[in-house]
Amino acid sequence: MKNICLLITLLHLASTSSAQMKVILDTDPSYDPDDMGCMAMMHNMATNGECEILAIVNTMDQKESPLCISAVNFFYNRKAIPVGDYMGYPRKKDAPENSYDYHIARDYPRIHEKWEDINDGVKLYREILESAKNSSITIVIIGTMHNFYGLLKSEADEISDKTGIQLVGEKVALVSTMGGNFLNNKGYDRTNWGGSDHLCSYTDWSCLNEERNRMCRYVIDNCPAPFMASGWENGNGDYFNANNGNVITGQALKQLAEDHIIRKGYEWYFKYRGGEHDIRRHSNDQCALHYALRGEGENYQAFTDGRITLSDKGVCSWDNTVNRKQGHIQKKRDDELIAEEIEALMLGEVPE
Ligand SMILES: [Ca+2]
Repeated sequence: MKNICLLITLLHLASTSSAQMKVILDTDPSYDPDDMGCMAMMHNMATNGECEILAIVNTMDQKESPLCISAVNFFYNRKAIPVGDYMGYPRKKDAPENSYDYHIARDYPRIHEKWEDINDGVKLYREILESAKNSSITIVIIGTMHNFYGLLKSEADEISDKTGIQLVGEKVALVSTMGGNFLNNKGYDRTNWGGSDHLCSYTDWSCLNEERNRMCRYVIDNCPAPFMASGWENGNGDYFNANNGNVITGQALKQLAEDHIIRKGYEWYFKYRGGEHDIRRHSNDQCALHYALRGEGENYQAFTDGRITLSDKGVCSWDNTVNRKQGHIQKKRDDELIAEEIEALMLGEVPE
């Protein structure tokens, strides 16, 4: 597997002359382990020289979520990566035992000892964008829009004399997000963008969350940077009779050491959901990062230069007659082949 990973890396490096991408990851490690898979992938791609990780911020309302991020950075020997959290929740909760961040925060060393040591996510965004070159930053959002909404709403302050919208317009090359659903150009979001009225009978967490929906609609209507969505139909397209296939990864993590932080994250998730022997999971979050860092490649078709709309009921659509620099991706390759590439990127040596 190591040789295959190396070959893939060398082939990729040979085929690209673009400068290393500077990435901010906006995530919500808590219940679904695809965020852990995505962090593994990003750290390995940083080791391969494909990206530089500027910061990782959390949107989940659990105190252990940013501590879990700090532990992952520590594990991959990137202890200096700043970690941020959304500070606008009325109350931050303690993670329940059936969420993996509870265990990762309890069991693994990190720089940020307690939640109070974590940075304000919106301020962290502003600091990084203020000091960045124009159009140099890629933002990958695989949680909810809380931080990014806060950034767009932010006014000039001691960090920057620019508003959040000005900073994003000047400094951000691409926002790549996991959310929405564009299957047959009329899909229902399932959680990150606020879920949908239509899916209330499907699962509780898919049912419309008005705050998330409102924040996401503001982001879509006001984000001045190119904005690309990888909807539910890519990573986890087999739901509610959609029959669009799933990109399944995770089982190969069993090849890693038993105490490898990413493997343990998946195992903790499945320990409470059917047992830790089978740790295969959809790859929603990984698809958004995969596209952000490697582009369409053989895996995806990008529909760009249009306009996304999200209704207050959670219905997503895309219109190619108006160019708001927005778009979405669809799979153009077998699920198994995309999964193979993603899973190889989730494995990798921890750098010295
Ligand atoms: Ca996520």
